[in-house]
Amino acid sequence: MRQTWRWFGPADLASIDDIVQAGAEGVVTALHHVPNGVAWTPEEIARRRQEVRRRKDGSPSGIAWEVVESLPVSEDIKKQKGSWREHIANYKTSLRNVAAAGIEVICYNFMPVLDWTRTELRWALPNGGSCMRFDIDDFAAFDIHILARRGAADDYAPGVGEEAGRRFAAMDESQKRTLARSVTMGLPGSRESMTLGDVRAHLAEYGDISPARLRQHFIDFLTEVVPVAEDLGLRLCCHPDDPPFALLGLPRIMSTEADFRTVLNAVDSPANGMTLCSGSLGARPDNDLPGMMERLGPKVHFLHLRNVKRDSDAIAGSFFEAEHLGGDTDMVALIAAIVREEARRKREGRADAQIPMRPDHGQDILDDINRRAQPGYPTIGRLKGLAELRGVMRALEHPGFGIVSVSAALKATGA
Ligand code: DNO
Repeated sequence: MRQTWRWFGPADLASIDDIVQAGAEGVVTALHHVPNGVAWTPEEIARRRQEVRRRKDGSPSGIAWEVVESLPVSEDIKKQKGSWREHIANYKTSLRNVAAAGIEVICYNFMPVLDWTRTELRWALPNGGSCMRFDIDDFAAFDIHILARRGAADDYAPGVGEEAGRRFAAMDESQKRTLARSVTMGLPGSRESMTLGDVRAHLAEYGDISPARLRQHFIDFLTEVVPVAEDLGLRLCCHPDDPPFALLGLPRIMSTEADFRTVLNAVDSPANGMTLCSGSLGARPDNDLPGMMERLGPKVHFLHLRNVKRDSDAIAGSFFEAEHLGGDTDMVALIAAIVREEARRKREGRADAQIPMRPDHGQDILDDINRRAQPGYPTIGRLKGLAELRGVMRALEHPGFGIVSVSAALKATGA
């Protein structure tokens, strides 16, 4: 695996110097300031590359921009409305410009309106740290009582609506505002959040878009951009829905293994792949992460490794962001599946045998507690996550003791 680190640009509290000290081998970043739908220019891309190349004192950092996250797909493209054709043309231009800069992996998502969604950005942990949490009852309280979406109460499992009513009744005005702000936090990096009016207007636009129609829009988009990406030697990788179930009555179509299979098969190309995000997919008990890595492995172009702990086995349930080796996903089994996939690729002579991974999200601990970084992106919490993951990777990849050598040895002895 290639160890990478997400950086939000010069305003990020973690500097390039910090990333070098964390031992990351590459940087994941984007032109967060360019509005969705607008083409990324060679000049802007070159500027960001230079920023990654230098430490604070001007000396070479020794690391480079290796993965784009995200090249966002505009709402117009998702809805096939307004300027969607122009936006697709711009997307292709951005791909050409990114390829010319030597970057090959491009992450994006196809979630309507909201990207990742949580109800608490700093949920207190027993050890004094904090993490992000999604609580289905709080979310329903927002949906039914704060946003007051028509028919919202019918979208929840029995009991959730009642609990949401009790929670809402117990909230003061400032708690309601905090909840609304947490839910409507915009894309990380953009620093924008939406007003309730914005959310209602966006939801209205999706009134006539079923999941099947959104999936078709997605396949139409891929049919346009994947051949361009393939010609350029790029690997596109769609990030799953986070959380992986429908929210606010919006269609969500990239939540399960079957969802990914449909879209990867519809436009079958090495350039059409997935970002396997164990934290997003792991919020659903019916997503088997090591199995997904095993079965979809050849199309996994980027890895987000993190863990969540679910409160229950409900499909649309509450969870919090656990430590990287804690939580409900068996991280060792997942990393073992990744190491096996990399070994397979090596045998096949694939140039992309090493898959970029990044420690995704982290808990706020130690000095991060008061630093107020981008939610989910504290420096020390991620550093701890990377260190733990690296330990597992190093052990499983070890030429003498790792899983590939162990399975070869077992085969040789006929065991
Ligand atoms: C959250 C991230 C997502 C991800 C996008 C990719 O922390 O994992 O925002 O970057 O969904 O397009």
